[in-house]
Amino acid sequence: MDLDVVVVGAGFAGMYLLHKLRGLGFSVRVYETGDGVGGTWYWNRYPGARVDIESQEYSYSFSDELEDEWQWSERYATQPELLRYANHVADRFDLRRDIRFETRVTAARYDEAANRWTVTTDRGDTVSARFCVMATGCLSAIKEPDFPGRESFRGRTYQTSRWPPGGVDFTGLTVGLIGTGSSAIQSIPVIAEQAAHLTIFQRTPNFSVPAHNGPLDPDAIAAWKADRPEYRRRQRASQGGFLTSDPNPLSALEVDEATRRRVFEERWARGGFAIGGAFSDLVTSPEANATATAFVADKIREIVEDPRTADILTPKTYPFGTKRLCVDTAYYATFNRPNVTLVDAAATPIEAITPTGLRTSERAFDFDVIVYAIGFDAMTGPLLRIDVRGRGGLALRDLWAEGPKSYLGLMIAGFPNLFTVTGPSSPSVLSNMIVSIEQHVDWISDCLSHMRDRRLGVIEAAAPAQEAWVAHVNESAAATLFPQANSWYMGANIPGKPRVFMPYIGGVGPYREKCDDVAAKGYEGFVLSDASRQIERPTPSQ
Ligand code: FAD
Ligand code: N01
Repeated sequence: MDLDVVVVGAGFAGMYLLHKLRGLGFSVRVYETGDGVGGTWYWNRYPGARVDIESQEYSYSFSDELEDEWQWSERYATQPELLRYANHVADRFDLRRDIRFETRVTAARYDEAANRWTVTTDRGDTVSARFCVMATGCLSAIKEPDFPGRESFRGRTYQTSRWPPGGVDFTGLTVGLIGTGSSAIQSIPVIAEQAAHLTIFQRTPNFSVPAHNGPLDPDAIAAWKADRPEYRRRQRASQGGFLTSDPNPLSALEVDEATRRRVFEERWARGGFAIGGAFSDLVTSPEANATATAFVADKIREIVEDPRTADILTPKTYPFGTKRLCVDTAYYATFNRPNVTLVDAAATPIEAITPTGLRTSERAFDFDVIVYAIGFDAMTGPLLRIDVRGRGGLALRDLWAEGPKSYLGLMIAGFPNLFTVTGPSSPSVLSNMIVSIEQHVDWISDCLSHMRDRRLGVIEAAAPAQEAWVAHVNESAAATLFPQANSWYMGANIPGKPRVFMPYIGGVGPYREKCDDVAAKGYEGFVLSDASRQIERPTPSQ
């Protein structure tokens, strides 16, 4: 079968791509490993899973009708509500007929002579398309537990990122949970309420701030409805693609201690990422950053009754905000429960999983259940798990052996007609992802229409433009404190992964301007060519 576009992934990116490209008259097919739409919200069904960007902001903006008819119920939507939203979108825009579910793409190869991509799946089918768009997500390749003895455990094992659809009842069970990233921080308070005992193994403490979740305030709903286009415009022009961070232009160092404290307190009371915008230099100045670190440390000491537990929970080895800030509901308070124990897995590392539980360097633990909340091979993982080959059989895995290189996070030199949505070198995971997804999908769709209108068949990132962009991405990161943390942004959570800060920190607004400018200048930095290999005028799909 010959298509205009093959899309890999049916999360929010793949779903919008399908709707948009089909509407423009391109023939499109989507492949998806899961048996339903929703991506992140299909897979991550662990207890307590929810967004940490406010629901009204974390939603599609491309359709006024969709916005008018959908109403979120909570300030931060739960995973079930987000999955219902994804299914509603799929139904409303009749997406499923062009999605092949339960089908994983294993390889994508560019055929230079034909100027087409050949995509192969684990079902053995092969499809040919002029363009291939990787909508594979940034947090969809799970990190597999590799603890020695893992297979020997006789109890039940769960991983947050592959949670069973029916849920898990922890009542009366003794549970061990490994990890203290966002997934763990959301699930720990809920599991603790059910389990007989919950033991948490923390290697590195995270900074977490309260969500102050609750039913969506009617005033917030009314304000959003009354002024939605303006809210959406401001999102797109902002640093992070969302408005709740509400950036304060002042330095943390130009105000006195009492004022600083008042600002942090007020933002802590607002909840969520508001604290990230408390001062302009929190992620650029070590001294400013130290004030935020000290504030959160005080909060942990205030909430957690046992001083030793509070001390273990306090981050000390990296600056505030340089690992993804977590947003929680009663996380720190959960450590005051009599049925919860924290183990410092940096001081006493996990040595092995045993038939009855696990063993640290200090002692053995017995569990009915082990929960792995150990994260993802982020950003590059989903792309490199596919055997992607460009010109001359060039393997993406080889090209990116030292870290990802991409022009604008949209295309890769040597890989014509292959696009990535929210790829490395774009704001991506540093932003409200739906805003970044929509921007990329719109840009890619405009680009394909531009090519069709001009009877162009090939687009490819030019190597010098890519080099210059990658240098800019690296310089931007180097001007911040982010590279100091062993974060998944840096690839540091995966043994052997190159240590490179992968997303672009320049901000959603400025980045959008750059992409728009590139397009306005006839796709500056890209090479477009070859009328003889033009895109055929498609017949609009019904
Ligand atoms: P995904 O949702 O990851 O979808 C990609 C899809 O591609 C998946 O369904 C996957 O199965 C499929 N796929 C991958 N490889 C293949 C293949 N080879 N063949 C076939 N199919 C494939 N972002 C925010 O902005 N705010 C939040 O609050 C937020 N919360 C999050 C909470 C969790 C638990 C996680 C894990 C992420 C969160 N994110 C959040 C990031 C989230 O991933 C994005 O917001 C968004 O959902 C990404 O959509 P996507 O379509 O790009 O990718
Ligand atoms: O994964 P993580 P996550 N031994 O990588 C530990 C988004 N998200 O799934 O820090 C012992 O953050 C690891 O320890 P360390 C969000 O972008 C959003 O929780 O490497 N421990 C860490 O504590 C987020 O950032 C939400 O020392 C091991 C944990 O496991 C991203 O997804 C909710 C270990 C992994 O934390 C990933 O979050 C959920 C080992 N061998 C996710 N290996 C929202 O709130 C790993 N760990 C919206």
